[in-house]
Amino acid sequence: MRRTSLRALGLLTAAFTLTGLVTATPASAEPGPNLKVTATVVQGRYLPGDEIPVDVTVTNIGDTAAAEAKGSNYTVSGPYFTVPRGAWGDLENEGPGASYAPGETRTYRVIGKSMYGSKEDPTVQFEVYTPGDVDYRDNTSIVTLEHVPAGTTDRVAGQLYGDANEDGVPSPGEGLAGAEVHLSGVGMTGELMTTTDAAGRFEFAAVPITPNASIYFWKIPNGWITPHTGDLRVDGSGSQTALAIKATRPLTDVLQATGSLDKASYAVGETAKATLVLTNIGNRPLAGLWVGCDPVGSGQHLEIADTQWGDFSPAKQAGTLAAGQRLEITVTGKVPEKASYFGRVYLTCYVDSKTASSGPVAEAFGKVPGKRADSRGRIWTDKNGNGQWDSGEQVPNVTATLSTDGGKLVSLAKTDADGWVTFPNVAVGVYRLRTVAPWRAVGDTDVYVIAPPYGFGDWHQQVVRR
Ligand SMILES: [Ca+2]
Ligand SMILES: [Ca+2]
Ligand SMILES: [Ca+2]
Repeated sequence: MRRTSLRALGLLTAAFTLTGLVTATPASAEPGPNLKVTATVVQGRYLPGDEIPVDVTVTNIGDTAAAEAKGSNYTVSGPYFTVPRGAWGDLENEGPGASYAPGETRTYRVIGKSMYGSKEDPTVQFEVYTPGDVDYRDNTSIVTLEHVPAGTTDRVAGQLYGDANEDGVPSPGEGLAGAEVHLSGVGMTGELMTTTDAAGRFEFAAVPITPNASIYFWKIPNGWITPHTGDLRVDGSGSQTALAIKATRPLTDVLQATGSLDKASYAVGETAKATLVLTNIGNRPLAGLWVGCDPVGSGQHLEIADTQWGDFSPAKQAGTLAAGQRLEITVTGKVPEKASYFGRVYLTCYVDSKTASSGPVAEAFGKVPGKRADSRGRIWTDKNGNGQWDSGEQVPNVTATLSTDGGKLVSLAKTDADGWVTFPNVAVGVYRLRTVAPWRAVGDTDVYVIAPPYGFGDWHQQVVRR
């Protein structure tokens, strides 16, 4: 009996081999198109939010051409898997659909994204439809898009170095010790912190997986400038354990900048002449320098056309200074109307270079007199020593004064029962606040007198007993 069954098996194999396509066409199938779909996830270490490619193979196992075939996908469970328009190629739902000759097969790489924040893997059904498909049971294929399990952690480690010899790699003795290293990442609940050791090395033993972590440093020794290190993928594969993070010297090491205006006082609309003096105090030439003024756009700065800076304009960034060179750049700018509400027009210029950061800042100001305003504030003392204002800490009946930087008295007034004091009709500008004995003003004693509508509101000034 054994011989007979072996022979029977052999015959069966021969039958399949000879008839070819017959193996894929059930004898019972009716004539007509019959698409069959098989989806396979391309293997990888996927994190929430990653693009995940799925290969979808479509074969017409029927005996008739299939037309107007269209693909779609549907998230059966878990976080939503979204596929952008066009991902299905000629099977795109909004298009005319694809055609398949009998026996024809094509594979589509459909790339989608799973949504953030779920601990469950998405299960997705891929489906291709063609009108008249004789057997719809094989037109769908369900796959689970496995992510790196939630709760997985990874080691992140490296070295922070100050590239003193400028060879672009950590050299002996270049490790920066004692710097705080802060790590945060998308999806992480908080920040991790450690400190570099004597060789500048740092380690986070268990960082939760994240598609995008970034590191920044704090308390960096000796004025070194560290980059923001972002786009670190922490996926549990141990790929971020040899970070070499290069710190550079600030441009202020070798470049000085001072600014000045040609007059002490201006009228609105007047053209002021500003001079910027740049000095290369290093022993090497500097290149790629540029000047950026009024960086915050406050409207109180001289309006200087960028082109006046020539090679040093932000658009060109082509300024050069030979070793030891001192360069004077003179520009002109209009005094804006807004400056008159503050009583001051400013020149504030940052100098930077293409290759180094943290350049010097040059500042100067001129007065823009004319407007006047009341200045109101409250004087208080920290009775309970908690560092902040509390009800009942106002100082009544104390005499306070406003005076100029040069010490000239401008206004004098007394606080009321609630510690409030008003200096009426003061020329706009910046003043120093003082109080008479036994009280002494502490901390920042600058008072900005600003005309409406730009005022910051009432000020508060802390005083202590002398
Ligand atoms: Ca089918
Ligand atoms: Ca080096
Ligand atoms: Ca207090």
